[in-house]
Amino acid sequence: MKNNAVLQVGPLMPIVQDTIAGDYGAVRLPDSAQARDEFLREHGASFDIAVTSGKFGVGTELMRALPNLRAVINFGVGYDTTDAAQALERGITVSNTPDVLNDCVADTAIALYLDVLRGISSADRFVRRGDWLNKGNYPLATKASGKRVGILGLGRIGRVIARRLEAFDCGISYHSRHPVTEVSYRYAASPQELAAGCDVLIVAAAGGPDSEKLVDADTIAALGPKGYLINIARGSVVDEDALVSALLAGRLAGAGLDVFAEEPKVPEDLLALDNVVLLPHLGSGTHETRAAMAELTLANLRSFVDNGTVLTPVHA
Ligand code: 8YV
Repeated sequence: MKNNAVLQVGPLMPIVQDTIAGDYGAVRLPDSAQARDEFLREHGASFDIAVTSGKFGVGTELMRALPNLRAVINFGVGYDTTDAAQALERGITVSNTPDVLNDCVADTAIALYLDVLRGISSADRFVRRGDWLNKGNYPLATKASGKRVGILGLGRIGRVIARRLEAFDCGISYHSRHPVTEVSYRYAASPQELAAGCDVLIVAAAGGPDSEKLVDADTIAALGPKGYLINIARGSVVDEDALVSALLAGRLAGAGLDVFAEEPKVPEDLLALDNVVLLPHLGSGTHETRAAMAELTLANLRSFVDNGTVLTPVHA
């Protein structure tokens, strides 16, 4: 008979914290490094399930400090903070919360797209500063409909973004690890080729070691001074230094960013740029979607406790 001792890693939504504490007696990993080390030395071997979020995850060291771990139940579709390779090697099940957030993250991508090209946030600041009254008309912006859009990562979220862009008469191309057979969008063989053939590049690829800096200086150069970059995926997928340099030098027309390399830090240089829209990683942040993510997280935990399997494993 297996135990089901549950460890909570990082803060979680109240409904998730309360349920795992009430129904499963979950214990919270201490926040401070010293208390954490002591706690893990003493109790690490007693946990077999960790419940966490994409923000924290169960990284390499923590996973090693949990020698009897059997499952990582992750709140969030992205699980790049969890050492998935070690989990696979040790036979540890990892679950995430796919699909339930596709709509909201895709909506965020479209909001950034329209905002950056039409200058919506910047125009709002213009009105609030009194510039409309004192300086006259707001400068002309860039048409958003009918643009050539490249989607990097045509997974669940990328496809929903593409569907929304069809309504804006956009020509869609994409790059993924493999061509996707069910769609008629044009496939580009590399991120650079994708960038060279589009006006707006939308990053929707999963984070993690395989996609680290997939959008590099060359890709940004291929997008060019009239190109725009939107990122709703992970900051790690873009070479942030190269992006900031290109924006500062006018080698890129603008960017819409919901994610950053070292959240919640945002590169200081970007704060002064009016052609950049900065969001605090809010892609899935609606009451409806977060409730659905919480529900799926708890359903995965319940399923693992009941029968040793999860509903949405990351390694199928
Ligand atoms: C969450 C996300 O905010 O699901 C993801 O991968 O990035 C967001 O929906 C995050 O994972 C919660 O920590």
